[in-house]
Amino acid sequence: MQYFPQMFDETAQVALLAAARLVIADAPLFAPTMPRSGNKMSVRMTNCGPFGWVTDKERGYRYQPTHPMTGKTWPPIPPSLLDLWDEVAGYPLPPEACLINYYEGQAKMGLHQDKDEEDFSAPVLSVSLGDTGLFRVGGRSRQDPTRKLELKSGDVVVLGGEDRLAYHGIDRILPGTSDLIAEGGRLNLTLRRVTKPK
Ligand code: MD3
Ligand code: FE
Repeated sequence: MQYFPQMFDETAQVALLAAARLVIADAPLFAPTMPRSGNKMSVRMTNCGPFGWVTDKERGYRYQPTHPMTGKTWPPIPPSLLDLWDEVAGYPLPPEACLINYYEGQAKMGLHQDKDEEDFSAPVLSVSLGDTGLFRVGGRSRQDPTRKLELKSGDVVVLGGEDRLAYHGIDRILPGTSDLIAEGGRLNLTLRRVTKPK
């Protein structure tokens, strides 16, 4: 795990937020539901890129090229994020999915592994915008000890190698810790490879 605190300054954060808002205008945030239980996740989501991560009660976790409500293909990944990937991912192929998570109020994300991708050799790259998130990361077993990290607006985290399959989650958001998003809350953008390279 590589942590780059304040990789984006205020000006760059404003630009990234504007890009995220354009994506959301075309591909609205949706409320994902868990497989089997059908319980709603507290985080709302959307995506950009050739693939997007979605989940619902019937079909479970998966990547697909279209938005679950509009049926349209996802908008493209903003160029600034493609540049960031080239700079810090250390992977020769471009990201295929950018998942955008929006946390407001009491939203959180339980401890989980990201393993819906075909290719774990590529890292996952995360950018945080808005209110601080209390991030928790452990090891490859759910029982491994975890440590906490405050992810602040402008921070970047790259999860590669051994850490690619580490358990992780967001315990909660600290409201009022950033002025970036007028409505409050936290946006997290994760860049991923989905398919296995041939
Ligand atoms: C550690 N998102 O979308 S980003 C997710 O802040 C997710 O929204 C969190 O977990 C969020 O799946 C955490 C940081 C992150 C992303 C991927 C990881 C940490 C990771 C993959 C492996 C280990
Ligand atoms: Fe995750």
